Amino acid sequence: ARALLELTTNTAGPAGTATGVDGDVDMDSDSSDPDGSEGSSQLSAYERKRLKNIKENANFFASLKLHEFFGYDYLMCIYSFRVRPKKAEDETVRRRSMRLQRVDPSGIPLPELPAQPETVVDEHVRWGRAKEEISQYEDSLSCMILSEDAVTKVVKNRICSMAIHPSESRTLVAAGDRSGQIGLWDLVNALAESYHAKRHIYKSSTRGYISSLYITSCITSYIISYLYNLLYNILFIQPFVYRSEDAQMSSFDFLQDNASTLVVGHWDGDVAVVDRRTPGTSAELSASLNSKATRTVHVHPVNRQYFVAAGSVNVCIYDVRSLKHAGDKPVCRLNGHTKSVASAYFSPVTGNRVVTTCSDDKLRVYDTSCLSSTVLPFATVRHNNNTGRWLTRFRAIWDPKQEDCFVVGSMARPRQIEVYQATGKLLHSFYNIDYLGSVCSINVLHPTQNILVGGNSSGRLHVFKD
Ligand SMILES: *[C@@H]1O[C@H](CO)[C@@H](O)[C@H](O)[C@H]1NC(C)=O
Ligand SMILES: *[C@@H]1O[C@H](CO)[C@@H](O)[C@H](O)[C@H]1NC(C)=O
Ligand SMILES: CC(=O)N[C@H]1CO[C@H](CO)[C@@H](O)[C@@H]1O
Repeated sequence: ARALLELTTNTAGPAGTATGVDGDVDMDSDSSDPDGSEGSSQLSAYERKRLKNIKENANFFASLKLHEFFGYDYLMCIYSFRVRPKKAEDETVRRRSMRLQRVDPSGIPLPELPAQPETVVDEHVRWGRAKEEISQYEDSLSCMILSEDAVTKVVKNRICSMAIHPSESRTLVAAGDRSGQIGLWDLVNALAESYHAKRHIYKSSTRGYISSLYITSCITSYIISYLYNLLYNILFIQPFVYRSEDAQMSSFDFLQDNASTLVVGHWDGDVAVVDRRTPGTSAELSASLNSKATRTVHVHPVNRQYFVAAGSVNVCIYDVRSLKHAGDKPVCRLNGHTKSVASAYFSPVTGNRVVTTCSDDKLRVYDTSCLSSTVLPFATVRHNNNTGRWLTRFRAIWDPKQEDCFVVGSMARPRQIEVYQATGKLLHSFYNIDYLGSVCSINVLHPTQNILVGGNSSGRLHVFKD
């Protein structure tokens, strides 16, 4: 535990060295050399440095005994840098001007949203559990409480991604933030013993962010793997799976249970199919989805050739077998979004539903039990998504234990995390006036136990459990 905590101080040892070097290289390529042309002249010196770092890092990580935390499991994440300084600049300017507009008294006020019913449920689609089953589930939700010692800060910055270990004997949560940190929290031990001694943080870098995080249990050795996208980046540890020199990655998912191949979403709208077993770090296939962005990708739990991609304003289901290099035709379009979509996920057991979170202040649920070329939502929930500039956007996620219910953060006061049925009915709100005082944008649920973790935008985790 000590060794892990020391990592945050970023001083002694190979980790410190590595991060330092990375910072230098990163800064060079980021500020003055966006396309890497300048860097190529220094490649050999750079390469030498890089290889040295790889070795030192591998030794260092081995010495950390991370398997004590992961067992035979595997933590995988996307570690993404901003690599397009020009665009980033434009974005900043645009964002600033938007903000100015908002405070400018002469600016045109935002139009009032048309009055809408809280929930629109299509009566023709009947789907969901038997009443008793739902009420049993509701009971289990009511038993989940947040205690004072189940709140802790695990990372410095705003949480962008989270994962929970499927183990039932220990509760281990991983959270990735915007500054590139991953925090690991061993709750059972922490709650039983010293809280802080069992809080594990290690610092991967001060730059870049962790946009996607998984703990999988199907790989027989422990490895920490970074998917990253910067040409002159430093490897933190080997082996890594995939790197893309020109695109930032937003999310990934496994195409098989055994995690041999992955589908990776890129911020520029592409997706890549990556086979972990093939040597090298390039993708097996990369395809353009004709979208300005791919924010989330999620693989169908049963028919694993399908994945749903949340684009900039479009959500489509694709067949990975027919992905080509350009102009891919989706199997199915989930229509109705009018603004940027933050996420789209298949329901966990059957994949017969997809829930999306959209900036037009709506959560939509689609029937994907039979895939036709276009589908309209069968349930729409009005849901304030106005997280604004400083908070991570909401992403509604299904409860892996309850096929027809999903969980989403909320702007409502007192601060809460909401549970909805697929029909759009609000089933439960998790709140605690004493210990939950902030918006939890990112949430994760344990696959078998009654545990919900909400992460806020300053790196704090809140764990509701029974
Ligand atoms: C993983 O599963 C796929 C299909 O289910 C199979 O083709 C592949 O060989 C498996 N890989 C490993 C490493 O077991
Ligand atoms: C996150 O939660 C902590 C404690 O509950 C609070 O102090 C902090 O202000 C919250 N951060 C944000 C960004 O809301
Ligand atoms: C992330 C975010 O705040 N998105 C949008 C939420 O909805 C309002 C309109 O109600 C938009 O203006 C925000 O951009």
